[in-house]
Amino acid sequence: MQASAQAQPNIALVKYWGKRDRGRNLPAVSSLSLTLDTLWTRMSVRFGEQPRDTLKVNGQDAPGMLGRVSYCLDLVAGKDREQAGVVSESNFPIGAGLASSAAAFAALVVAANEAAGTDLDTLSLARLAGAVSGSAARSLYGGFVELTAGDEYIDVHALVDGDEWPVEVIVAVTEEAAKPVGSGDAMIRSATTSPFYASWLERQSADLEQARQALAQKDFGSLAAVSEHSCLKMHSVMWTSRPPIVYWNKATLACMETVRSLQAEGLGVFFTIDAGPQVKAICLPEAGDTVLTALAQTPGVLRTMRSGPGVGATLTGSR
Ligand code: 2P0
Repeated sequence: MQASAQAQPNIALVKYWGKRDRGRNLPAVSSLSLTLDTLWTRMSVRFGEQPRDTLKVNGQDAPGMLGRVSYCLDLVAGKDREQAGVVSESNFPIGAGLASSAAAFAALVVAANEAAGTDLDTLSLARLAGAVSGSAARSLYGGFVELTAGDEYIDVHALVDGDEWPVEVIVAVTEEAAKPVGSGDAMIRSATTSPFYASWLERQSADLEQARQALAQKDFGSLAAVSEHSCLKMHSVMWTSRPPIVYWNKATLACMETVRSLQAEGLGVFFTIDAGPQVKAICLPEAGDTVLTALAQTPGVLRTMRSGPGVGATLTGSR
């Protein structure tokens, strides 16, 4: 009746941006990501003993997020399920472009599956998590993960285990507050107003192929090139939406400049930025200390976090 699970956010290297079906939340494009390890969200679910669903996030009631949580519980346990008390804790900012919803819904489907005794497999849980938050499907798996977008459903699988290629990720936090426009609304605005959206869709399969090959060959330079390209293309689509969606701030640009300088010195590092102002620098392990120091000293950076590749969402307890 009660279970808890932990999941880590994932960082998209080849980005998901746009939906082919809003009702089922099917992504318009496939994507490729890296699951982290030191950032986490823990979710516990207890069914029964209460008249309605409740949600606490980091010790506070969170009625604004309850709708999506209840919807997710319905998907896993059925609409005739018992009402649930859900408690969530995270060690990183929420709704600020650090994939908090990915970690949250990945952990929630695993905990709910156990608490409800539904016994679904990992891919089924990934599809349900993805129906709530597209990127959450990827956090069911560890290491480098590919999500393939289909007309009826998604497929998700791990491409390369984190142990096989232990890159590091340095996250430069430039703003702790939640973002002004949620990514779901922003994607819809991009699809309906950006003149670049059609070409974004058209070129995604070539980017994915380059990233897959780069992973297979552990070619860091090629992975860096395609990841930065995918990131900048996605943000170009956002910038050319009407009204424009600009998640970056001054410090975001300063961090990109820092990464560019490190690259010019010959360090194995590249940047990516999601739907928020934070910069993630992916680097080879030997560059980790230098990248961390350089980003921490970049003007406007509030703090940094460091992570390696992590595992997929995991059940942590039940009774
Ligand atoms: C990604 N992002 O691939 C892209 C890159 C943000 C930028 O997936 O609408 O919260 O819930 O399916 O998963 C963030 O969006 O969006 C995201 P919904 P989600 O990681």
